[in-house]
Amino acid sequence: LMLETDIRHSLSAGNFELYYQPILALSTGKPVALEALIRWNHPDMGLVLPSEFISIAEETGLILPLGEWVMREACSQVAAWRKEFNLSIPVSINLSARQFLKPSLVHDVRNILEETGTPPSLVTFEITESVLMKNTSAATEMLNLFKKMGITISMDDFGTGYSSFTYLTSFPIDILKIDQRFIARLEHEKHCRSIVKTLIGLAQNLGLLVVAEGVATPEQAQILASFDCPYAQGFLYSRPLPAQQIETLIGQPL
Ligand code: G
Ligand code: G
Ligand code: NA
Ligand code: MN
Repeated sequence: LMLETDIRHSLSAGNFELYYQPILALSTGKPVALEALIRWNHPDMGLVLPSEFISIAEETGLILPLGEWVMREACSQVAAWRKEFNLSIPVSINLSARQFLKPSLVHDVRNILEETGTPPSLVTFEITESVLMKNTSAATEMLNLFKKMGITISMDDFGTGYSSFTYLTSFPIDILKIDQRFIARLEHEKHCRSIVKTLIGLAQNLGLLVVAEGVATPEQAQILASFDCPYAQGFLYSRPLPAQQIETLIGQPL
């Protein structure tokens, strides 16, 4: 209950912040997109990670105002980078189950894009399989609406849930993110290498982009490159960083 009150208060006090982690093209090492990851600058506890509060926000429904704040903040940032740095970089926003089921989600998204002047082509939604599975026909309908608006859809943490391959063809997704648990085991487990290699090939045959998540060592990157994995994200390249540090990393002031 205390955490709930804290979240509420911090939302109005402006104590939440978005960090951004670059997603890179493996062949060039250049950032091609950013994933927005929420951080809580708690007045007493300091920096609090989402693992400590996202599930409580989900249970209490606070994820709805919080998620709306994330979307508005990420879109405003994208629009600001375009204006100030002439830099058009796509941003991925994580959507949780409760947000995805909100009846007014499409309406909210439209409003936020319009109010912030953000091109939908610069917005990606990251959704996990478990979220899509809750109601597959409603999910398909929702994703189709987003696609029609020009938003990109990414399936997050693939390979850890039920991971039915039918999802890869039945949902209108553009990007497959291979869960970091697979990447962590690449160097030492032959079976894991087979799975990842096959997943990359399958995704590419289906016309999907592939991102390897949680790439933390040069050895992992080298194995992924040998599998022709196009994109990677992880601590090897960059931790999630505040917007200002991202600017010095990728921004080219006019
Ligand atoms: O940021 P970290 O690096 O600690 O993220 C941990 C988890 O929190 C991830 O599973 C991520 O999907 C989730 N998360 C981070 N930011 C957001 C957000 O803005 N919205 C939602 N729904 N989940 C988020
Ligand atoms: O949305 P998702 O569950 O994929 O959230 C990504 C999470 O993974 C965030 O918590 C982010 O900080 C974390 N992360 C990103 N790169 C790495 C990495 O190389 N190693 C580890 N352990 N975690 C990472
Ligand atoms: Na994600
Ligand atoms: Mn993920």
